[in-house]
Amino acid sequence: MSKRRVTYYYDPDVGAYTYGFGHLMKPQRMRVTHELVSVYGMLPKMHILRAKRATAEVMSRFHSDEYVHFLSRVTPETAQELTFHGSRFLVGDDNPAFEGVFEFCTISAGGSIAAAQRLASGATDIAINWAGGLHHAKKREASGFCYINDIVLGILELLRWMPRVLYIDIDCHHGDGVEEAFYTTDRVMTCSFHKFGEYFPGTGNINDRGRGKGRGYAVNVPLKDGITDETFRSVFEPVIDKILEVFRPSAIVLQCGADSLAGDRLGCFNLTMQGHANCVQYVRSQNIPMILVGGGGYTVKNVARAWTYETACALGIEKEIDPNLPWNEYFEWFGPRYRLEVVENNMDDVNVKDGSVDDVRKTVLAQLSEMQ
Ligand code: ZL4
Ligand code: CA
Ligand code: ZN
Repeated sequence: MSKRRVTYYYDPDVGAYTYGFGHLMKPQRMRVTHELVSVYGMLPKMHILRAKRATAEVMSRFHSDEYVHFLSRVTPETAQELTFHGSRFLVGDDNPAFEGVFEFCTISAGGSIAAAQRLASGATDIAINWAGGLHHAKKREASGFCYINDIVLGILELLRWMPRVLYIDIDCHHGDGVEEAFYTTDRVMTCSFHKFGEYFPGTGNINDRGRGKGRGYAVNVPLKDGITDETFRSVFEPVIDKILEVFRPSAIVLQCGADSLAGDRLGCFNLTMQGHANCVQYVRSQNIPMILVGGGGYTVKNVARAWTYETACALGIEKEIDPNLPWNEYFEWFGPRYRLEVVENNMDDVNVKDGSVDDVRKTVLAQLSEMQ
């Protein structure tokens, strides 16, 4: 519970973007989170910064010039014609060319890059960018609501100054874009926990472990519906322990996708806010410089609850947080209990029911032991 220097990146414009009517991804969740962080009195306890927006040139450290150029020009009106002229950068209804899509990406990516610079400079112990975590974006293609991969750009920045970076992903979906970007290097270890089996994006098999020099440096923990706090913890903690032992990272990027919470509109896990936050607490307790980014999360009030609580965990003040929500601009959203909590539901934990979680834990730990 000791104190850490925390830097929190927030751009007040981010909450105004919308992916379009009926789309599940709602940038407004960052604004609701910020409101709760604010009414809980956390702002004076951190460095609050508005990051410089990422430029097209910086984005091209990972993405292709053609794709970044396309994104920087596309509008809802020109999407059709730009797409028909041979380019297929935005595929399907998941990734609409919404109004301001490029600006939104400059904010999300700018935050993660700034977080990486600040961490690498030694000016902070923990940097937070809830607008980041868009783990599906590919070098030349948008995927799964993600256009620019802020995580890859942040890790590339860290690699300028640090030998080894660990990436951990607790979003309900597989962190495919980040895994793919670093699949052949031994300087970045990626570890994703995700629902696997008839679920987007379909990758993240336990036997996908990296290639060439990167063999063993991609770790995949495939899970099934209904995982509870206790089950998740029973695999998260030993796997992370073993990774820290074999990889000894200089910095950790933790993607806190909140669609792994109970009651998410897209996710199928059964984690409470505490169970989700336990990952933040556990990683923080290792005393390694850390970046927290957002990611998925489609039941907005629960996303705001979890990321608010996790901001408190970063500060080490979670024990002092009043479970009854203070009055705030969105108060009526949090009824009928008006509490800072996400409770579990009565779905079956298939991972326990069919015993698969024990096999998964055993297999992943054996794979990691091979590396020693
Ligand atoms: C929607 O209602 O599985 C998008 C997406 C937009 C509104 C209007 C369009 C209606 C569900 C999802 C038709 C939409 C059909 N609207 C989308 C194979 C698919 C092809 C596209 O948390 N259709 C693709 C992506 C996943 C697929 C999950 C998770 C991101 C993250 C990090 C990305 N895509 C089938 C779906 C709706 C929509 C309703 C939707 N899309 C649910 N799951 C997907 O990991 C941020
Ligand atoms: Ca994941
Ligand atoms: Zn997700």
